[in-house]
Amino acid sequence: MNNNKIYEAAKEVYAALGVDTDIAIEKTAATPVSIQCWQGDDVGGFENPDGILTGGIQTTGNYPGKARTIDELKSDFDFAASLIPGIKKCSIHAIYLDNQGKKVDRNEIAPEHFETWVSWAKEKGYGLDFNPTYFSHHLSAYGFTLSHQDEGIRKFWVEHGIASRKISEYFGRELGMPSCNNFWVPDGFKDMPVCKAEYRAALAKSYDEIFSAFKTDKAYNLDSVESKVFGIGAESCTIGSNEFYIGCAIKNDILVTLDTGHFHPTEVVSDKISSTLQYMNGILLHVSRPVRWDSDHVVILDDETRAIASEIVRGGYQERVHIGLDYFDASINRIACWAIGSRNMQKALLLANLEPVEMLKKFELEGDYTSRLAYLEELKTLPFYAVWDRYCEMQGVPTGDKWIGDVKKYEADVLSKR
Ligand code: RNT
Ligand code: ZN
Repeated sequence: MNNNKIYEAAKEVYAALGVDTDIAIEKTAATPVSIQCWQGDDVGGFENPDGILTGGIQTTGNYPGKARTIDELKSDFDFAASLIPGIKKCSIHAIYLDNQGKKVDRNEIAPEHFETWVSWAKEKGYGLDFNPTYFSHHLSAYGFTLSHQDEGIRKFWVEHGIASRKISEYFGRELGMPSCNNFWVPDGFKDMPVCKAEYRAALAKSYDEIFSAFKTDKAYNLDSVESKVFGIGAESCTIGSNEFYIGCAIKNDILVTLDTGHFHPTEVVSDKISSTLQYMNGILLHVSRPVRWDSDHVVILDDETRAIASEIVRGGYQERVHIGLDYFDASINRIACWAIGSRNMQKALLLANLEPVEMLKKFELEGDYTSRLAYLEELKTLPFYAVWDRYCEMQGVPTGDKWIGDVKKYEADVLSKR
């Protein structure tokens, strides 16, 4: 059967449940997904040539061919983007600044250091997101930044936070779509602290200073704060806990970032979407895959990724939930990591858009939980691949497994020569 016939047959199967596959494709294509630049170089950045990763996060693996310069990272990202359907944003960390070989400390960063990223994004049609970097720096070396008890060090990091908001706003203004500016700090204790209150008060004071420094235009910049339950070297206490940041986000009228690896193992982010959105205007997601801990494995099409997408679609939250990916694997081809994780996020969204939501909601409201479960299970084996291939075709990206050969070729032609 040719592709068209396969799609038409699948379209009929979904239509019998009241689902229009063309509309599902359209809706998926309209939902931006932010792809993390740091997958391309193991969160190294370009601040100084021998930057090392510190601060409660870790990349493992030594697969050859990682991007060594901004230009290599950009062309790797472009190649990955050519394999991924949908609207793409690129999420950039402060350590990816283009300092033209001059030392620019974290508290000195400004829009001018990101101009080349903006012109690239404009040319390629990507949106941008930003992240101040509170790790991999000598002033974060002892595990504290915005909660530091040394006033000078704390102020330094406050200045970095204020600077980051200006850069994010600049991104949004230039690209005509809001940039999410995500604050994650590694601050925490390896062993049992006694001064939790002092550290949390300092962190709160820092955010008060950062978010009151100037009023941002929300059409261009959406500040967000990311909690975590624990990190490497911060096993006993994370200063920026979930409760801390929920309060912080509400007080400052900003977003909260929910990272799928940052909660206790049986807690799920999918359940937090409709809870947080009762009281907040929006949230930012860091979709990741924690394997036993916050391991940041490549996103797969697992139950939780699907549940997240379904919650967004069922709730009609496409405008209020900003989807970002956050994982970094250095043990396999890094471009394949981008493609696999991003294609899976897209698949999850398309699957969610193909759910007969009205029918399922009707069953539930009528108390017919039998039909609800029966249909949820039947939906799993509908001819999804035909709709996925059509979506990829319409977006001009490879269908099925074709992209794998393309990545192997890029590896032979480009990566293996690095
Ligand atoms: C760390 C957080 C944070 C980082 C990125 C690089 O645990 O998830 O979001 O992964 O900022
Ligand atoms: Zn994260």
